[in-house]
Amino acid sequence: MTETSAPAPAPTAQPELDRARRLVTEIPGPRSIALMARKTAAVASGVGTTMPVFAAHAGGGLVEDVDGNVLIDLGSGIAVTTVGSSAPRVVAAVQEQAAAFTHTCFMVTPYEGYVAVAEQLNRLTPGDHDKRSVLFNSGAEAVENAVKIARHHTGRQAVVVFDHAYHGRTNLTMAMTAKSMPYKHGFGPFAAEVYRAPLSYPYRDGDLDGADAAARAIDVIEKQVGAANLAAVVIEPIQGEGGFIVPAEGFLAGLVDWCRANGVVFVADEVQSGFARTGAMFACDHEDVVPDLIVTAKGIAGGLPLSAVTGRAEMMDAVHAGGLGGTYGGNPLACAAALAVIETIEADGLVARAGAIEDLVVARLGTIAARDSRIGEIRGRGAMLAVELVVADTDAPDPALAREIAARCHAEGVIVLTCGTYGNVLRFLPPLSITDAQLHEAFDVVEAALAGIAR
Ligand code: PLZ
Repeated sequence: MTETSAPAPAPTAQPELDRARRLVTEIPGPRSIALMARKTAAVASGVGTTMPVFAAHAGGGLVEDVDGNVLIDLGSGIAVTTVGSSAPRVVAAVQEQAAAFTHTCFMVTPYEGYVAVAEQLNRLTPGDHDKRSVLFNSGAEAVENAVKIARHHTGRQAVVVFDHAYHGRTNLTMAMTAKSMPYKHGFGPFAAEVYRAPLSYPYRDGDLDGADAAARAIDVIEKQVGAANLAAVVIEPIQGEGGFIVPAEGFLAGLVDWCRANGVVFVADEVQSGFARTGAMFACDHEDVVPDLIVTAKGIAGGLPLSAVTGRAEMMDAVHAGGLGGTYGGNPLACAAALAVIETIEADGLVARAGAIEDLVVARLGTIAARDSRIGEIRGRGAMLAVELVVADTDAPDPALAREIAARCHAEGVIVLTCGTYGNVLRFLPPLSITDAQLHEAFDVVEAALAGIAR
């Protein structure tokens, strides 16, 4: 290795947020290549990167790399920067909080920001019942705590999750996550008492409607677990890493009804789908599903690490004093950011903006799909959209095609992500601060990438 350090780029102002894509070097450019060499030498190789470039600035719908290339962002750092990566209210709130204090530990000397975030979560999440919230750092940590709360409340141990589910990388959430490679491979043994039920997956389910898919799942649960042993059913109302699968209408409601009738806690994992992402504040809202507990993270705090469990007061308060917590949970900087995110979503009408993004992107994808049968399905809601790619005129998953389209988009300065159990889903998660012009430019690139790959 010859170059060990790229010269630090001079600090410059944020790029204009309505700028177009701009490529001034090959992707990656020389500074990114030098930084990647340092990464390889210094960072554990288990941590991969989607893009070969290093970020210098980000905001609006753009990421500017260390070589001065301006990329269009259709990833939002995996559905995190819903309000943008440098939303003015978030930046100001974090700066102000940092100057006041960065940490006291809420369990030692509490502060108002944590309480205010809990109040906002109790107000915004589905249902008008009495609620309580508790804050953590990561999505996985919050999912684990939802399970702890459900077990404590019910006095039962079993947890049911679904095919294609993703709930995190900690030991319990690895057990809850479906896909072995890369998330679980070689990392066992996994936590006990986790059972998997079949999901509603309309594209691959034939004619199974939501109610029948729920009945199929409930049958598996009753036969293989037994309601009397079951603490919680945990489900992503729209699956994230598993392939942006939207269950057939009535599937979630059928599960909720069964849980209510059997004293089972219904937990919605809205880590990826929450906070305006799907054109509603929460994905559950699209079908008026009211979960007992809802897990949020990602979009909640504009990129600062924050997650939460919000739920029925009698369940949340079942846990003994001191039973929930953690050193950093509800860190004051993250809470200040979350309050600014919520203000931004409401003041800037971002729920409606996600709906408008859906209209624009689905129209663009529809045009492409009409003349290319390698797009098996267009699905998702709001600004959480995807295409499932298949071998032309079949429904056989084509992960190589997804990889190749993504690579071409990356080379052209458009950040896109793949997902899905079969790795054949291309997903689009733009920040809601992206402009229509940037979206059109990005989908011009996506369209050209697919057209350029021979069938
Ligand atoms: N639940 C529904 O989408 C995180 C994972 C990326 P953490 N998804 C992105 C990766 O490869 O690690 C996620 C999710 C749902 C839980 C999680 C976990 O959230 O904040 O990554 O722990």
